[in-house]
Amino acid sequence: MTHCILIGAPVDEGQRRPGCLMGPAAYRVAGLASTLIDLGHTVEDRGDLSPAPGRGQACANPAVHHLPEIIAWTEALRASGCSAMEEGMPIFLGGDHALALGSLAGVAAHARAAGRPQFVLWLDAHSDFHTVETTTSGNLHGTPLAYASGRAGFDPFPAFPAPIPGRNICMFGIRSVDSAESAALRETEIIVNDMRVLDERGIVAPLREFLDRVQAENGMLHVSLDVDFLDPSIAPAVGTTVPGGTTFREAHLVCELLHESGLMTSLDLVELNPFLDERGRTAKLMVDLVGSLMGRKVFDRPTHSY
Ligand code: 5AB
Ligand code: MN
Ligand code: MN
Ligand code: MN
Repeated sequence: MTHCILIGAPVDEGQRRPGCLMGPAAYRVAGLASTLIDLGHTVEDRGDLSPAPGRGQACANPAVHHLPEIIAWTEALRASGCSAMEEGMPIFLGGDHALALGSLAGVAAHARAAGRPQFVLWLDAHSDFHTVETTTSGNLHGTPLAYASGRAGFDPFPAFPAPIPGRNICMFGIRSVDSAESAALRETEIIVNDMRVLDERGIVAPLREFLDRVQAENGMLHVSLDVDFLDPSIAPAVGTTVPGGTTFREAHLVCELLHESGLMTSLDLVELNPFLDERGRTAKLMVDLVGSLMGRKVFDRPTHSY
């Protein structure tokens, strides 16, 4: 039984297609809390965060927009995420992926205080490895992993509390990486499981390799689930669709393996844009995946084990 702490973060300023701010409401309407309660967990919904107003910070890259607002979100999410880690498992309800600038800062600060290494599983079509300096779209939802790994180029953001070593970060589902991201990623030990890896090896073996390391090192594991990890044919409610994503079964399998590992300590649900959804199907699929992450099984077969 897990104490799940829902933290609504209606961040919409990290990209340019309004609608992600409706994400937390859509997860609630789609039955997230009752799904968790039916699985035997306790749920504490802390409502939606409202960050302090932006303070007018600026940066040299003219493409970047809404910088002060995203810095304010980062600070609010860091504080609420870090304190929620003391009491249970935070589930951050986005909001666009810029929210992970703050959720990762919060969980990493907590892990440092707890004396445990922080690991990150990044489920996304994109690597989100731009800095404030390298982004050409100016959309800060494309930057959180670079921030969390301590890359330079994040002035005037607050310094990331405890940068996460590259070998503790593992990406799955990747199929859209910009050239500046690619060049920077090659200088790191980040594990980039792009769709080619999944096609050749399947999703289970590379995931187990990573989870085995988390377990061996007694790590904390933050899972960041971007809707565009999923193929747009099953998850249309996202602004940045990329064809060739994971299937319904692959996504559920990842979630089931994660549950069986017992290793996940925090979770982001990001990039859902309910305005682009079809009768709530993407919101319902995301809630369904959370069900698998938190222990729902078709049949409780004792021989299945992570
Ligand atoms: B998402 C792109 N690399 O920087 C950019 O959806 C896309 O949170 C970023 O993964 C996608 O704008 C950010 C082209
Ligand atoms: Mn993303
Ligand atoms: Mn993405
Ligand atoms: Mn996106």
